[in-house]
Amino acid sequence: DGSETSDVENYINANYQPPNVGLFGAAKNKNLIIISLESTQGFVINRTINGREITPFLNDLAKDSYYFSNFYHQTGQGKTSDSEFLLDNSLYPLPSGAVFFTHSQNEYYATPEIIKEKGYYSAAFHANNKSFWNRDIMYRSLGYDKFFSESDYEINDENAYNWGMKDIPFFEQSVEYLKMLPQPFYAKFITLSNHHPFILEEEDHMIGEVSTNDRTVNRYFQTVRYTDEALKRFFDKLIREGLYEDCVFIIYGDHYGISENHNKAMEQLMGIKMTPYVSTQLQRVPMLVHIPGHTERKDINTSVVSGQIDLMPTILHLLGIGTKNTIQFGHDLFSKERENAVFLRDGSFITEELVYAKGKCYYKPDGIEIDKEACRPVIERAKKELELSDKVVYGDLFRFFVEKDVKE
Ligand code: GP9
Ligand code: MN
Repeated sequence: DGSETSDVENYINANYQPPNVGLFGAAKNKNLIIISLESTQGFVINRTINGREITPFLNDLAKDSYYFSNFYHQTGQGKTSDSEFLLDNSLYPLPSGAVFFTHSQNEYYATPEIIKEKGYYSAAFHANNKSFWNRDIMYRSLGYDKFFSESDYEINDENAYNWGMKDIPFFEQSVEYLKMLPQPFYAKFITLSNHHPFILEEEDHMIGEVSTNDRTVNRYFQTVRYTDEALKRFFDKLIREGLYEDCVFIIYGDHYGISENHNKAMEQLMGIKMTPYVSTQLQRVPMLVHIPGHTERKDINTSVVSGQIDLMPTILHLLGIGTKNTIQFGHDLFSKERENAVFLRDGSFITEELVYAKGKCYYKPDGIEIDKEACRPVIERAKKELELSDKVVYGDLFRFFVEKDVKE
């Protein structure tokens, strides 16, 4: 029934942004490796603790990548699963609850399914129980060919702690499976060690604690540092195995790690007062696209305001797959016609000039609170976009869209 879907389609078509011709297809037929970094916020990048880098590997990698410095997480109560939902569908997660649980039986047209038609094999890697966040069920709806979960790994007292398998052995063992996958593949890795309460065994401490009065905050940097090391070893191993050159990498943070309960320590650490403006800016997560052997194009604006909703169209365009007439709410990060705007799940937003959060409107360049009326048009726009996305999920509207899809 057209009337049910047309407002969504009209909105999406009116906001379509074409790919950047220079990067369209830059990853065509290459393997894609997506890495979701547990609880990793952007402020750890290029920051030092007692003179030592927190993320030495990522800092280096970022220099040889497109690093998007104003990229925000858009998750809600579904945390990691919400970020996965954003990644694979370019739809918003729900205002409450976890869409992975509540709408796992919907029809979707997710990345794994789209690229299967282009000959891609898809796999998710995560060393937790397969039913956590209902992943085993939802991954099938999203079209994943294979899910390597806890039971596929050799886990023992030596290589597990806190939430489970540690990231270093996780990546180590994963490479053995990766080598066996049909190519080209789309492989999604979800790390785990940097999860609240951020505890590590002594032998895995690679950096000292910071010294605020908040143990959680102090420990956070150590677990981030540990995951950075796991990434380094993962890349080293991919190089040794001869896989690296044929892969394109997308690495991003799933959501915040330090909640607002730790504002005091964060104020101490960053030397600034926590306002809704500052808290919102702390919702930035790392995001980079690394293409081996690629000479960076200088015409790309990597400070563009963006978010997880933009991952899918960016990935599809890199693979040389068009997104016109598909139901995706995000926009290619490389598009020359990109708007500077991102809407967070709670209706907060960030544009080039404005930040809106907790009912307050700020002028972005200096963080001064201004009259809410200045934010009004974007408040309405964000509300509309979130509502339309929710309508797709609540109404299971892909039942009607799929047959109408036009692929380039
Ligand atoms: C669990 C892991 C963490 O498998 O993804 O989930 P979170 O608590 O961050 O949503
Ligand atoms: Mn998470």
